[in-house]
Amino acid sequence: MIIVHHLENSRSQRILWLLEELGLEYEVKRYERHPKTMRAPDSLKAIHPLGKSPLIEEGEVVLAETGAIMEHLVAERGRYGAPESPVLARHYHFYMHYAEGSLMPPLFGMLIVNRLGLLGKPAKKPVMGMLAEHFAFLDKELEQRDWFAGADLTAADMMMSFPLEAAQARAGLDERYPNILRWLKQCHERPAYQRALARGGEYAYAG
Ligand SMILES: N[C@@H](CCC(=O)N[C@@H](CS)C(=O)NCC(=O)O)C(=O)O
Repeated sequence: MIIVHHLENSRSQRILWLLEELGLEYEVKRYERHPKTMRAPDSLKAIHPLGKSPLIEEGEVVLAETGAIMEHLVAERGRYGAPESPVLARHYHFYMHYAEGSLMPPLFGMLIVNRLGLLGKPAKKPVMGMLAEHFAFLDKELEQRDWFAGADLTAADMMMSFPLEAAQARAGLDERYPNILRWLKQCHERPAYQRALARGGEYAYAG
């Protein structure tokens, strides 16, 4: 049985979504953020030294990093991984890395800027500018394909869900980017996505 160490309102919602799409049985251990610092509780460090979520346990194995967990699950179950077409497979791998490697850093920057209030004000415009470049790129990408790696949902879409949901909630992703909003709607309409929401509890970003 897979155990998911799931922090409320966090990236780990994506793992629940993948597990629901795969139809796997799993147990959710929920953790709440510290109300002031928003950090994860120290109890997560007992599972993995970094104490971040998501983490999964499968027997003796503990896995961290959303992308690594997803690659492990799709490789084992043979679904939602890279499409056969080399072109689409390249899109798949790009987004599996881009979500955490390129899109999350400016979004995290935005979070810090907002938390700093007046002190963060000078950084707001440049960070918003960086994000606008990402959104324009992504909107063009989704003009050409239903999902990030082609006509079908893959783990790359699940990877991209958290940053784009967070962007919609707090970083200026709006109707200027209709293809991204259409894609978000498609994600949210998936029955597995809805089941994952019910399993995960508090999640402030699902539209
Ligand atoms: N790149 C990592 C990031 C993990 C991460 O930072 N998780 C956040 C949840 S959104 C966390 O646990 N934050 C609480 C903390 O750092 O105390 C991944 O995708 O798994």
